[in-house]
Amino acid sequence: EPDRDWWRGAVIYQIYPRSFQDTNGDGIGDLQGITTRLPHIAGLGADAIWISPFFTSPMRDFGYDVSNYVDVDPIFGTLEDFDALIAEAHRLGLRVMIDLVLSHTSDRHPWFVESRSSRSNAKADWYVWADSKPDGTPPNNWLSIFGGSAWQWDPTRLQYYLHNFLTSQPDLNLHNPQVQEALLAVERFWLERGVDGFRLDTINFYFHDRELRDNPALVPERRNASTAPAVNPYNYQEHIYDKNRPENLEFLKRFRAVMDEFPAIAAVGEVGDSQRGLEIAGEYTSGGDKVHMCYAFEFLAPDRLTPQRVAEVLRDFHRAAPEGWACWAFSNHDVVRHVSRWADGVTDHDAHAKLLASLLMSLRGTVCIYQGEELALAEAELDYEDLQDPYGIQFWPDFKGRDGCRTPMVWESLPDGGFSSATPWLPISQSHIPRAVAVQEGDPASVLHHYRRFLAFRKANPALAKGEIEFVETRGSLLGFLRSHGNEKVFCLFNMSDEAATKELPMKRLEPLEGHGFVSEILDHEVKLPAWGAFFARLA
Ligand code: TEU
Ligand code: CA
Repeated sequence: EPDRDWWRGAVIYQIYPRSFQDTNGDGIGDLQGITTRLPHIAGLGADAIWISPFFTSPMRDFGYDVSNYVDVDPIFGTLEDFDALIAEAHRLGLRVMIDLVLSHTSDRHPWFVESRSSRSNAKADWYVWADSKPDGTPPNNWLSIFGGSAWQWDPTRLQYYLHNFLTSQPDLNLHNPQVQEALLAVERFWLERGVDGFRLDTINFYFHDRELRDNPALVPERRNASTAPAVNPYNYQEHIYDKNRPENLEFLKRFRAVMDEFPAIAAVGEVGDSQRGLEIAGEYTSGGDKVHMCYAFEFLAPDRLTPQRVAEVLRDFHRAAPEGWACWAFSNHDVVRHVSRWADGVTDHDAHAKLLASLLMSLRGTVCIYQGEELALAEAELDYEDLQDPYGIQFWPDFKGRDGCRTPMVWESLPDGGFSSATPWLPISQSHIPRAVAVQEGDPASVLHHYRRFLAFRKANPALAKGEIEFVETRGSLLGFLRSHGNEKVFCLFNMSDEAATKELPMKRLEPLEGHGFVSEILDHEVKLPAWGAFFARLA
């Protein structure tokens, strides 16, 4: 009997394929490279992998611009390489989730090539086309996340098309039932190929307002730089008409129905919205008939991570969706690596990284960890000349883009990190080399060993993966909560600070747990935590 609930409280390891492992000496990671490195991920104790897009693409947005949804880009390999990857992952007990980018395609996708060719072709309505205003300006005020108007003029159709991201990423028109059918066929193709689930890119951008109404200006109090850098005008608009449309719920139900024809499939949707992210994530994961989990940008934003903030985000999500399920991440391929983003005032890099890892893996929800996070890699410093990310190039130097978290993995203590024999597509940060997997492997006190140890601890204590959460302490630098699952109750306490802290034990009958890698001192009814310390105890 397949475990249909495997995703609840799972730990998903995110792979950015360009930067994981190169095997054919072109300086770019590939599917065979992933396959050879799967034992590293299985050895960590992760349950699943999420592979960022590897489909055919002109790579303007490094794979998030797909020109063929049902094939592998030659840079990454072939469909046979993907079959081999799945087989090896399954042999190692890892589930495979792929990243479907259904909101937009590349402008090189044959669907768009046809759609833009005339106003009367069979796919004329597959994208979002609109006439200009009488003065020639775009149909409305919608903005692209990557800068400028969300509308691009097409000189052949003499109309504008919508793009929420790059101009080379035209938005599909999901109001058109044929488009929905085509996307569900893509879903089915990969399910039949044996994938275990999906990460759904920009899931709340699938539909736009058919009346194309202007978005209102955002009132200053609500401005927040969590999904776009503050220099981006996108931050000054309230995005109610270009995304988050009610029609999406019906489409997600159709998408779910296809998943449910296969055993034990799960999907995690990415919700990009700096005002209502948690609410939308809650809506999409409630009812058991849409997606299984969503992740919002709350912990990917620059906002300082304080005990109060953690409790507030989890409570807000629970309030919005008592039956919904979140997926939390501190880092991914779009944001500054969290050990650097939250480095203010931190003197012990490794202790900070270990504490954050354990906090993340103790939260109620599913967890994504991003390649290199298990090594506590810092954000790489790049020069303008090294930049590859068009989003960074657009807003440099106010916003440095996303390349700093996308530099290659470091496996060996070699100048090329064991990543590639050729010049890599993004330079390897030399400061990363001493943190290579092979180096940390040999040091039981390393961050890598901590991730492995803590993942095992989490497995041994199901309350940490599946339990309810109740906050008991959020004062000063201390964060405490109780996770309960059936009769099992685990009290967790974290010291989110560079200084030692003491806390009176909030309940009697606490039996300290072992195996998580932290040391603390218990004196009478108090527990003393060192800087970045944590304490776990079972409530008898
Ligand atoms: O990201 C969606 C998204 O909201 C990001 O643009 C985010 O706001 C930004 O990267 C934060 O710095 C997804 C993918 O994760 C991203 O890599 C793609 O570029 C984007 O969709 C377009 O497909
Ligand atoms: Ca390669």
